[in-house]
Amino acid sequence: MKLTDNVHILNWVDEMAALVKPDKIMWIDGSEEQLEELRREAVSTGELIKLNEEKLPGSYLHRSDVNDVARVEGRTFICSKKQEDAGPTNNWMDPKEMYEKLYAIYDGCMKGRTMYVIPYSMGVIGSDFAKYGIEITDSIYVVVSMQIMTRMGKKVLDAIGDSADFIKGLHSKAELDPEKRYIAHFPEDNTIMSVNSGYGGNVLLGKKCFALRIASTLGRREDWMAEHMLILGVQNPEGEIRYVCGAFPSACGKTNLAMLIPPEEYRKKGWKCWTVGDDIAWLRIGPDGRLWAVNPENGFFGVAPGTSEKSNPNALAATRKNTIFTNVVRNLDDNTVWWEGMDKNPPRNAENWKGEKWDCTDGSKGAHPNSRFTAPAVNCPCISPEFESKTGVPISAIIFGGRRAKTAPLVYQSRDWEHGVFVGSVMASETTAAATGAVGVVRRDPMAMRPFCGYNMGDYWQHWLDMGKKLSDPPKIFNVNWFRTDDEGHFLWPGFGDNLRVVEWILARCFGEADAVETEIGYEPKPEDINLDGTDLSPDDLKNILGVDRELWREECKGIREYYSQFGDRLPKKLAEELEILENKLK
Ligand code: GTP
Ligand code: SPV
Ligand code: MN
Repeated sequence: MKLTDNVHILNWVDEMAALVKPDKIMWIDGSEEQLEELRREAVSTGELIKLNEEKLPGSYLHRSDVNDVARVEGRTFICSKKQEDAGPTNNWMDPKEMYEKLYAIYDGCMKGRTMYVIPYSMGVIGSDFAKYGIEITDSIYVVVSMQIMTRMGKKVLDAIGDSADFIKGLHSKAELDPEKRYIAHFPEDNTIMSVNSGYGGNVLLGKKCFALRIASTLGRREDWMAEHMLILGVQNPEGEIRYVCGAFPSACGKTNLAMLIPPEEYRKKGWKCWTVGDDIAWLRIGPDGRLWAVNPENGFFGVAPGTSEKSNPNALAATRKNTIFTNVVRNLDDNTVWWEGMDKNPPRNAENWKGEKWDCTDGSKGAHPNSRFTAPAVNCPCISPEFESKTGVPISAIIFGGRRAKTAPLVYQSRDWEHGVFVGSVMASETTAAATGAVGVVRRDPMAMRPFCGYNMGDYWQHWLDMGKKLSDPPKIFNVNWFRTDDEGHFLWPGFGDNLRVVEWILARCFGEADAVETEIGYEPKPEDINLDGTDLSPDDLKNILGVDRELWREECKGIREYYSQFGDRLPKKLAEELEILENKLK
């Protein structure tokens, strides 16, 4: 049964159906009966495994193909008409050529399968921030995951009405052939095409494909920003809640910071943290000239390994019901799940992420390093009361960060917005298992958007500079590094909940309540201005983590200069100037 009279949607769905030739078409209305029927079907085919209903009610285990466990950046394309509009950081293909290539792969790929049509919203339906999409897919895993990650169903079709303003997304698992896997974006057509993958980030098209790659191009046109950022509310003992956004690359700590639990001394004094978002922020200029943020998602697609009662109890609590786990260990004794870093008791009677009998004593990993949970936001004990807000929350600070064993200090503040844009543009971080390829290699990842910016990165930086001019009261911009190590590779900073100690200083700076010292790279806290009560760190240890090594930074400048050179005249002049200022300060 069709759920809409919208001719733009109906024509496009007809056109796609003629291409992929499914046996059946099912419109997803979002009702619990329909979803339950799909879950039952997926369990009967083995696509989902039902977990222990007492211990993990409404939850399932999903295994993706062994060669399909992470985003594939090498096969992700921005297909703008002109190559220079995709820029040097994106793979590009001419749209016509890509459509031809994809249509050949899609031709008849849903024969014998059902085609599901999912209407979904990124953002609170009906709000100024909201944008709508239709995802066509042949995967029940995608349907039930989109139900967790987005607001979806008939109500979205009602909101779209007869408008042609929606993002088109076509996904097919096809043969799961890695050689024919493409994640293609057509920003000029508001279209996304994904084929031959079944892994979350490649196929839940509302997330990185729409809410970042396509939305970043929309934001540029419409004067807003789509960013790879967490949104955190920090409530101080006076009861005032101040909000920060944080852009860290994939698997560098956004979910953890977003769900932070204050250290005990802070909790006693009345500090509390609230999660608004853990991965994506859409940012608009408010009538007050401040930057306002919403989280366009409705759930968390979080990294499982390392998530424990100790490191992130809020995330763990969020996964205790109605959750889909992907590529984790299955405990066969009680039909629950496990992953490395959950606790020190790996199950002895278990299957690893591939579904093979697993012996935890043989040294092999049970869960894939990029195994994930897909959990509803409402499950999270610290979900912000502003989560459903139509206007979002006002942002006081933007925090950039990455994994750097050396070079980047624990925290520093940019001198102003433009310097802050420079700081974001030169971010570098060690690669992680969130994308296929080598892990632990330092690469530039500007604003944590390298894999997610839908247009030329140089133009993107210019958009940041332009937005700063339009904000009468812009957030202050900071850089943090929780991952600095000593010469033996041990982390120097305890991280996790203790990161609030740094965020406290950051927020105090935003409200003129804390001092700083000026260094070559920006403002740093005086060691005594970071509260270390309850840690075993001394101000001297802090001095070490805050240190700026001029020699390393001179090297860094060389790397930045080389990195910038590939952008040619798309590099904003302001950023070239900021680099010169830094070079001069380090002389
Ligand atoms: P994506 O979902 O891929 O975007 O990742 P994310 O940025 O949300 O990262 P997440 O919070 O899931 O953390 C990824 C890994 O970093 C986990 O293994 C965490 O245990 C680890 N991590 C997070 N915060 C800290 C920290 O403050 N210190 C240290 N040492 N590790 C951390
Ligand atoms: C990331 O890699 O930044 C993620 C997971 O949040 S994915 O959805 O795969 O992109
Ligand atoms: Mn992410």
